[in-house]
Amino acid sequence: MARIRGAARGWARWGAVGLLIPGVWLTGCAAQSPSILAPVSPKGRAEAELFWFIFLITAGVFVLVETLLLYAVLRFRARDPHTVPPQIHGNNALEISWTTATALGLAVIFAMTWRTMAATSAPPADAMPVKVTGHQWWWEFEYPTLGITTANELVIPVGRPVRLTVTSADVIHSFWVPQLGGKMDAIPGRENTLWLQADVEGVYHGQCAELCGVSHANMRLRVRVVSDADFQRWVEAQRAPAAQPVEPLAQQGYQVFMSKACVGCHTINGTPAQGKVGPNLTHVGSRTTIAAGLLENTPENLARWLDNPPAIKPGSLMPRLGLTPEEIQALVAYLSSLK
Ligand code: HEC
Ligand SMILES: [Cu+2]
Repeated sequence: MARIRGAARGWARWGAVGLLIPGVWLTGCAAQSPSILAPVSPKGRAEAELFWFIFLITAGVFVLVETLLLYAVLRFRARDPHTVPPQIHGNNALEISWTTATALGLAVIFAMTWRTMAATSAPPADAMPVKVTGHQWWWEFEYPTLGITTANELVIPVGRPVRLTVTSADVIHSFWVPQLGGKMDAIPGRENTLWLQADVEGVYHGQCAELCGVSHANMRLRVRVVSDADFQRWVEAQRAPAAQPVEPLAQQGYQVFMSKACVGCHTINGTPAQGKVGPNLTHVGSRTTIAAGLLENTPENLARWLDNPPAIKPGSLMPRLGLTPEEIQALVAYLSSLK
């Protein structure tokens, strides 16, 4: 008996350590990264509720099975290596009951999942349409009814549903903003629909969720949820053609831009630059980040980016263009003025 108690105490100690490690790890998650368990949208909440429901059922099953297992291991362990315990074969009543219980549990989980899917899949009729295109390794957002094209930062009004049509320009990506619920594959040649709505103003982080090449992990996005009035202001500013450079350095930057390869890859509305390979830069100065959320949009970071994009984002489809420091300073002045 003393030996059993000793062994049980040993296991209890290991069990505590085993619980502590994931505990500490999960706390880390909650503090730093966006979590599906901190939803701010009706859809996200429905999904989080479903998660907890399934988690409680499966946690109950886990505790029950492990308790019985520990009990059996302790209670029926070999005390005397020389005696063979009585050999029995099966127990029909037990087997039928645990099979039935498992099937019923799965049926309940299926029904709840079905209910959540049915309640959250169709976008509300008045949802604002936005076309989302995944590119290696950035996101393009087009608002067809507003005539706006931007990149990496989706700006939406608080409390209003948005219908996203998700596609890709190259390989398969996946659009995912955990706190707003849902995740949708971006597949070349196909348009998938996902809708979202944010009930709290703020900035929500997202990430490409489908391995899409070397800089997959650097393919981030932000959803900026703003008040209706701020959204109207943003829309007006975005619809305007690009600002004319006033300052001499910015004017020089304009000349550099228009005389280099930049024009082949980037569009700046109202100028000869009409390339479609990279992000639309008409209002790049109004974005808070560049390079798909990798860098804060500051003059220093813009200069670093222009000097050597692949050094910041491995595999970047914007190559190193061999610009001189003077050209870079002029370009930074011009691009920062494009609010
Ligand atoms: C071969 C095509 C190509 C050329 C040429 C090119 N770019 Fe780019 N550029 C891209 C691509 C692709 C991206 C997106 C990179 C990413 O985030 O992965 C980009 C990103 C950028 C960004 C960041 C935009 C944002 O919102 O994240 C800036 C600024 C920029 N380019 C400016 C320039 C300037 C200035 C030039 C000319 C000196 C230039 N680019 C030349 C393809 C190009
Ligand atoms: Cu991707």
